[in-house]
Amino acid sequence: MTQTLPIQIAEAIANFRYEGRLVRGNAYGSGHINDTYLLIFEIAGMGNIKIILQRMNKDIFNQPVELMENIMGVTAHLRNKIIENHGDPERETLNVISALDGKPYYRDSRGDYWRSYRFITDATSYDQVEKPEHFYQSAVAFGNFQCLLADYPAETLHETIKGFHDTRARFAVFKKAVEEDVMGRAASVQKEIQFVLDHEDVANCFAELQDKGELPLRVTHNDTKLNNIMIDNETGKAICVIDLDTVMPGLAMNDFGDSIRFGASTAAEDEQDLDKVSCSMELFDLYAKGFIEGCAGRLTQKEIELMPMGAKVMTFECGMRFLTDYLQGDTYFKIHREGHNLDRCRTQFKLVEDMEQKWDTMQEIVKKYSNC
Ligand code: ADP
Ligand code: GN1
Ligand code: MG
Repeated sequence: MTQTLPIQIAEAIANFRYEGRLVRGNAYGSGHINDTYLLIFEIAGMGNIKIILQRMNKDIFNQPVELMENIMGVTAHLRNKIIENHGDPERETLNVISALDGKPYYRDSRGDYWRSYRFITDATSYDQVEKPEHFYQSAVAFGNFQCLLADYPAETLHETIKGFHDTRARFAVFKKAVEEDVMGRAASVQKEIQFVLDHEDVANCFAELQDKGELPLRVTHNDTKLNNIMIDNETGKAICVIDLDTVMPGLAMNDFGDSIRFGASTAAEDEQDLDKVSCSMELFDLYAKGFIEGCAGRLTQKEIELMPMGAKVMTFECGMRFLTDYLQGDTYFKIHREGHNLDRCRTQFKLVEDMEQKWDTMQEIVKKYSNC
């Protein structure tokens, strides 16, 4: 089997502590950042086991050793809490498989970094909400994730991507990309560029509150889209938060908001028919309820009040990032067709407009749960 795999993947596989005979290996998942593979090993007399192998994106994560230090620290902390709560640490957090030299990663002969996880079985990561209950359960789990990490020593976490959700700084990067216009694409996307420029206040909002010291920094996930959580196939409960590359100090509202922009949308992130794209208030309501419950009383009144703003800021920021990447030649997010990042940007801006229309409803919904 290894013979049919590209030589670089075969080299990585040969350098992890796997047991059994490799019977299958293929690209897996729909993440935009890392290259993920599913491997299946046959263990004599015991059947097959699945493994996740990932080539980390070295252009985006340029300190992979520090990143893996974060992941080892965070998963060890979660593991202890899960055991204390009588949960199953094999399924409820990521489990890193060591390389042959005992390190939690392997650096290959080309200088790429690889890591491997046990596959979380009998669970699914969804690209869109299929059952509202799943979305509610994911909210409880992402809220609880913040809770479990509330006593994590935040100062020991490396900042894996500098200014990851510094929307104000990303606005400046966007303006530079427009000025430089390296691909000559700016003229054809004037409407989208104007949309960003008209929303500078959204880009600045949280940074200004942080400057005034009004928002607590917490250990947050920072990439809370629905496909970064595993939902148990039998119980429908969200059992494991995955994709821990961006666990860093951040804002609770951003974790809330990023889930809304992805999961409460009535269409896929890259839908081309914008008539299909809107922010579902039913899903917003369910997620707000679940997230506040999952945070178990830790959120301040101000944070709860700002949850609709978190949804708007994260959706705006993501759209602006897609547009920046389009202008810069699609070097950050993986694309699968011409104009993919532009399509993604348009869905995000459509959602922002829709949220603006539904602003009062969003405020009322969070108010309803603010005393829970
Ligand atoms: P990316 O940063 O590229 O989004 P992820 O770490 O989210 O990479 O992995 C991509 C996909 O692979 C996930 O959305 C999920 O479907 C799957 N996946 C990742 N880790 C596991 C795991 N331990 N068990 C099962 N599936 C996983
Ligand atoms: C990326 O890695 P993935 O696919 O879960 C990105 C997020 C974006 C998201 C948009 C490290 O998430 O910030 O919101 O795409 N992750 C990184 O779908 O940039
Ligand atoms: Mg992911």
